[in-house]
Amino acid sequence: MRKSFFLMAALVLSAFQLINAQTVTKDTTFHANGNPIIRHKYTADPAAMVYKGKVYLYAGHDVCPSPQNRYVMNDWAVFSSDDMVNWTEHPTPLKTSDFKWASGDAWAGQVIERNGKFYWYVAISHGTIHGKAIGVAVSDSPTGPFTDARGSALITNDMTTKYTKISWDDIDPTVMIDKDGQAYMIWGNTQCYCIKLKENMIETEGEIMPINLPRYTEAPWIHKRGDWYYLSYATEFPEKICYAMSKKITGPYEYKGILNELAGNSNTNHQAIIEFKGKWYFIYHNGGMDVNGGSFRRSVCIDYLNYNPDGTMKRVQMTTEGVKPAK
Ligand code: FUB
Repeated sequence: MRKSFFLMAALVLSAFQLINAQTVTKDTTFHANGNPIIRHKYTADPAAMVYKGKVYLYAGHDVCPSPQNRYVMNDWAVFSSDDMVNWTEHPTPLKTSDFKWASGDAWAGQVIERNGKFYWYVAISHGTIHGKAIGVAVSDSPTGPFTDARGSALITNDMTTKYTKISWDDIDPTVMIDKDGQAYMIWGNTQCYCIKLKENMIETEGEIMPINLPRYTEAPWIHKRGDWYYLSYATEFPEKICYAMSKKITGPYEYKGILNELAGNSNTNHQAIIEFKGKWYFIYHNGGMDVNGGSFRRSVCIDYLNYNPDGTMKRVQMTTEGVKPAK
């Protein structure tokens, strides 16, 4: 009896691991029953974009088999929704193998639209230049497919060795086009960096500008509300999310405190912040989907984000219920 129970559990686990590792070939719809919102696969490092009345959610895909504990991430995933609760998963939009110069690791990124094209900035390991790098892929559609926009990395580790000697500091790009049309990319682990992007979005312009933030770990996300720029980021380790505010995208930023506590059962805590249909959302990951969930099998969650009258943000309340359909 005991033996057959363990055999059955092992079979169910292997079947899930097989499904989780697969690339997606057709649109599939699902309803999010609270948090985590995606339960048919492990998803991490969410980024989101609102475009023409829809939300597009981009995520990394954790496929590390249990009980191993390391990052195994070979592709990214894209989902869309009209209401933040009913979602469509679209065919796998981008894989590490789409960047011929890279050696793997589909780490965090962000998609932004400019002139009808969609640019996806991602962290990935470089094949020949030691360390992590940032690549950019492009598509005519927010759901892809995306292709390598340059055929080479936009940022490589050797460009930032004067600031930090670690080889994984060039990760987690976040991007914004400022009100004057100038695009900026902000990224980094241990040290936060900022650089201008040319109008074509696939070349940098000028020097790297370090942004100094207290207890900065990684996962910067830039967003704007009114005339405030908010730079949220993962702090310490295990990670909480905190934030700083400025009247200029390049700073200096004033630290404002913790925005989100440790996310359950995950050392990392990576956020995206968007406004959609009049409400603000905090999108993050935890390790709470099932008994195999954890720091290397993470799951995307969504909760509301609220502001104080002075523009500062209220601490996020992580819930299992998640959000209600946006109207
Ligand atoms: O998913 C791999 C890395 O873990 C991301 O790039 C970081 O932000 C952290 O979530």
